[in-house]
Amino acid sequence: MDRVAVIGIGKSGLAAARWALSQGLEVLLSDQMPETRWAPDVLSWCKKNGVEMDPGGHNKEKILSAECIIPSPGVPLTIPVLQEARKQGIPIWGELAIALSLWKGPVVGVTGTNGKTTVTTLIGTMLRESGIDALVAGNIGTPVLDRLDQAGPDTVLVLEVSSFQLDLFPEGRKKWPFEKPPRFNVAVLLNIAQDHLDRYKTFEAYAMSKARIFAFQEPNDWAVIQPEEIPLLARFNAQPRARRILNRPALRGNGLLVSWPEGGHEGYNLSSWQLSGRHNIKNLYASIVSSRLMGARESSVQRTIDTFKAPPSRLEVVRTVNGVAFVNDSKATNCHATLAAVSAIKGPVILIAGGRGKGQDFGVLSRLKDSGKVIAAVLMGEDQEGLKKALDGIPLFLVDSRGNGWENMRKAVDIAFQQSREGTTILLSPACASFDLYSGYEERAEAFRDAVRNI
Ligand code: UMA
Repeated sequence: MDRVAVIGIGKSGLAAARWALSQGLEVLLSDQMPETRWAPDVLSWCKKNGVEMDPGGHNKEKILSAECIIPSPGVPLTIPVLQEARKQGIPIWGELAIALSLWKGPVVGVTGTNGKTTVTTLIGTMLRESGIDALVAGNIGTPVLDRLDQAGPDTVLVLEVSSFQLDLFPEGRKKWPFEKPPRFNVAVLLNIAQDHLDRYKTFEAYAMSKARIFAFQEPNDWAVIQPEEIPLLARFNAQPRARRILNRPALRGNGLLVSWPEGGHEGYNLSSWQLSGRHNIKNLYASIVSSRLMGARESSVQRTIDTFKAPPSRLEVVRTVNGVAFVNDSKATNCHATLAAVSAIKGPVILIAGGRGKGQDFGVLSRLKDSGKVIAAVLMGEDQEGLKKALDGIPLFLVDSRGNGWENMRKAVDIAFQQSREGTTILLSPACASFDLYSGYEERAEAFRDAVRNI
């Protein structure tokens, strides 16, 4: 292979371009953004290293002359140049798939609609507490191709894996030019709920993409799955070939019992566990079994349980004012994450929701009305219609979707505070992506924290 085309100049694309260059390959770097929007350090890096640039769209002729195309995960496979590449049989591989082929040590992959970051972080912490060298990377924000040099042969790679990344894994082994195909020694599928329906035509297509994680396993690997997902996997003929461990936590008071398929049991004390909600018990169970399979010690797992704090923007308590708690769950970008957040909170909730709906059916949120727990909702952002219908019957307050995201958030928080009483939780759990008003869920969270500080 002499020439590759990398699409996208975000984290993933730049890591792929750096790696290809280090392999002595000719690199074309293409992005839909015009050159004026490329970062100056990227422009100067390209010029210094002889990387050919293709700004302002994707030049078919240039891209299709490459022997392999490496699109960033955020680039849909449906863009014309990739459709044409598929027709012509030009290999399309993701940065993560390539990195896994080159990784020497064991690999744990965590996918699912919700909980991936929490579980990936928990597993990494449990392993490190046990003195095991572990690298946490992937969709969580660190491209693996950037880290190959820093890992020893025993370094455990703990990966957050998105469906977008799985779409860019090889379809067959025939043309795979690397030593070995990508492989997950432990693959965790946390859950599958509606999400990203602006990219996938159907829920089934999205679910199948998630289930692909099991296609990159051998029979002596491990698959960690929820019993609830088994019928769905069976429908797609996508059941794991690897040995299975069911994510089925058994709680006895403050104790969590872990059962091993060959018959053993072990117990953990949850009295110091700080993450709320039943969903987080499942997240914990998946983390315990995965880290134990990779050699974590029981005592280190217990220490992690006692001290672990949720990553930011997941049920994060920002402040309490006059007995009203403000909770930031900005990471909830789909309906199921919002349902889990509401059920994790004790007492009445005023929900702040809305944003870019990604084509999902908001109907499941009508359960919030039935529970009686949500006493009011403030809707903001682009897709308010579907939310209004789903939440009909709950007092609704609307914030004009035009304007600045930070001002809109202040308005939403003020309205919610006016409607609250002592004991209420004001919960930002949008059930939507943030890109209509913010650069990402982190900026939305910061806007919420800022508005809460201003109360
Ligand atoms: N672009 C094009 N053509 C297109 C579409 C996009 O050129 O048709 C360009 C954009 O102009 C931009 C670049 O592609 O310059 C962005 O690529 P990207 O969106 O893949 O962003 P990266 O910075 O490379 O980040 C990606 C993942 N992004 C997505 O999957 C959307 C990051 O996951 C991941 O952390 C990172 O690689 C490192 O592995 C983020 C994410 O939102 C957190 N993931 C989704 C999620 O969690 O729901 C799946």
